[in-house]
Amino acid sequence: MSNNHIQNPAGETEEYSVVVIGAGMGGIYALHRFADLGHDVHGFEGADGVGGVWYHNAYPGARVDLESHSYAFMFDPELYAGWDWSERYAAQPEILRYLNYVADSLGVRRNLSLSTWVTSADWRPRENKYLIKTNTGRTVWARYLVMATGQLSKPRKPDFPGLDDFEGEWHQTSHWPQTPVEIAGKRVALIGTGSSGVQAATEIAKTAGHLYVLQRTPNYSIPAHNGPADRRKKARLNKKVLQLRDESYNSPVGYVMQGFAGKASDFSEEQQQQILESRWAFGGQTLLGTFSDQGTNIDVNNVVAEFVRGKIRDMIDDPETAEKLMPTSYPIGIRRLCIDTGYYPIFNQSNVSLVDLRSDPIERITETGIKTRDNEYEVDLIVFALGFEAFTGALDQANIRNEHGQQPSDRWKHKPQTHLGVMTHGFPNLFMLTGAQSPSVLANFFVGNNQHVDFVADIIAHAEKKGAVRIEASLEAEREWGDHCNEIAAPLLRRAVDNYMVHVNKYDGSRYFIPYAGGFDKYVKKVEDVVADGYRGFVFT
Ligand code: N01
Repeated sequence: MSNNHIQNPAGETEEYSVVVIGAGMGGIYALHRFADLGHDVHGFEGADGVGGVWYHNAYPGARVDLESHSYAFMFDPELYAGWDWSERYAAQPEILRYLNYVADSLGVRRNLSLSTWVTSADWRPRENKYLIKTNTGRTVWARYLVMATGQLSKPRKPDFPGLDDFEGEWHQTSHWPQTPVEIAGKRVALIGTGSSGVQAATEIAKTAGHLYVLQRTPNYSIPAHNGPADRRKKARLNKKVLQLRDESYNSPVGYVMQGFAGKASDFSEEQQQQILESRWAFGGQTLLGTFSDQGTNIDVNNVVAEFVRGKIRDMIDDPETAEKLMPTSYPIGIRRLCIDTGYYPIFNQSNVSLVDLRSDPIERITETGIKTRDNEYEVDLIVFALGFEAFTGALDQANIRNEHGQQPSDRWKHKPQTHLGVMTHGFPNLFMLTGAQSPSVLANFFVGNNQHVDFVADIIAHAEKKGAVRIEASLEAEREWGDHCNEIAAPLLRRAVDNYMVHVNKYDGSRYFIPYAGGFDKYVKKVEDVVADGYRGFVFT
């Protein structure tokens, strides 16, 4: 198969075996893997560079919350050894450089069109292909369509009344300009205190004239204890990276970290506090996995939550501000834990104020700033850190239609419906990477994308071996997988609290936890079983 279709003259139709949408980490690996397997593959990316979320989330303070040596591709020892990280938790510019290094090393750019948005992808049953159109006027046929568009990539737009009247500058963390934004000395308002808001606030507070942090729901944030990368450790890992990859596949989060200490009841109260102290001192996500029953037993969860609230109390000088920063309305680990580099102490600085939107909600944006019910904040810059239209947002953006004119999310109005997270019934030859009902946002995305792309490539290879032109998930398999996902999520405290990982059926109020909660390791085994059973649940015709 040839790889020569780089640019088509206007009006000429291109044809590929595989089209990949998105050139973040999933897209980069997919382009490499399918080319390696001899497919005529081509990628489309809307941005003018590779990197996906790590391209767009260029806000000050953006940083990974898993240790850098594991936040990388591990399938190729030479590729892994060819990059050294400077920090224990790498910052966005370094991760973006790394992804460019990977794209260059794997030679994926020759099969990639940047600055090109897919505007529609229609399944044509007669041809058994997708007909894809782009904003640059290209028309492309693809036998297989791989959505590497990410789960947290379509920003939730700020829809505050009056935004158009604002005479200052405003930006979204998730779509930060690629050119520097002047912050020093400016009056800044930041709205949203999830992972993005917490990171951005910490960095902006360093130079802003004044920073107002507008918080609706306080989050639990844990120190990363960032520092220089451990080069000796990296050198050791270079020699056994394939083993590291296997260990990551065998871990519940696709990332080797300290396991549970045990059930909380295995320890005295004093021991519990000592264990929590040592996890806090180590930093990062390990606190989330302290006791094996903290995700299901509210009393145990409260021991961990109260420990973190105590830390917040200790770090903040003003008791009233400390109270406002303490999450009390939901258990810890239910929404994604924030990992920070000095977040809470910024509220002791004279140039930082916390605005509690629960007691004083935003009314509108004015020409000069933000009007809340009781106050007005005059600012030069507004930073929106409002999160994403998670899971379906980016899929919808590509405007994929099956032969009945449906979009994938039309099938998910009541609940997510997929087979193993990679396919949804009624959409032949359409594959999703790290999507709903796969470990997705609960696992290391490098490992998740590696596993998913390999799995999709295997499904396609199986179809081609059989001479099939159409691959589809069966309804029965989808139901079975959905039931399994729900059964696993049923005892979890996290299903009960609204956040982007929970789908609430607006027709009957039923709740579905969107990612597969059984653990990355168990998911891999499930996939292996399905493969060993002749790709059970996938229909090849
Ligand atoms: O988004 P979020 P995020 N008025 O949805 C608030 C990953 N990530 O971009 O909680 C006022 O968590 C909203 O308030 P509330 C990571 O997986 C990773 O921060 O709805 N506020 C909340 O505070 C993460 O989980 C890293 O009450 C409004 C915030 O906006 C995921 O991305 C770094 C509002 C949104 O928080 C998403 O994180 C960054 C309104 N109208 C992100 N609407 C790493 O460290 C929303 N909010 C790797």
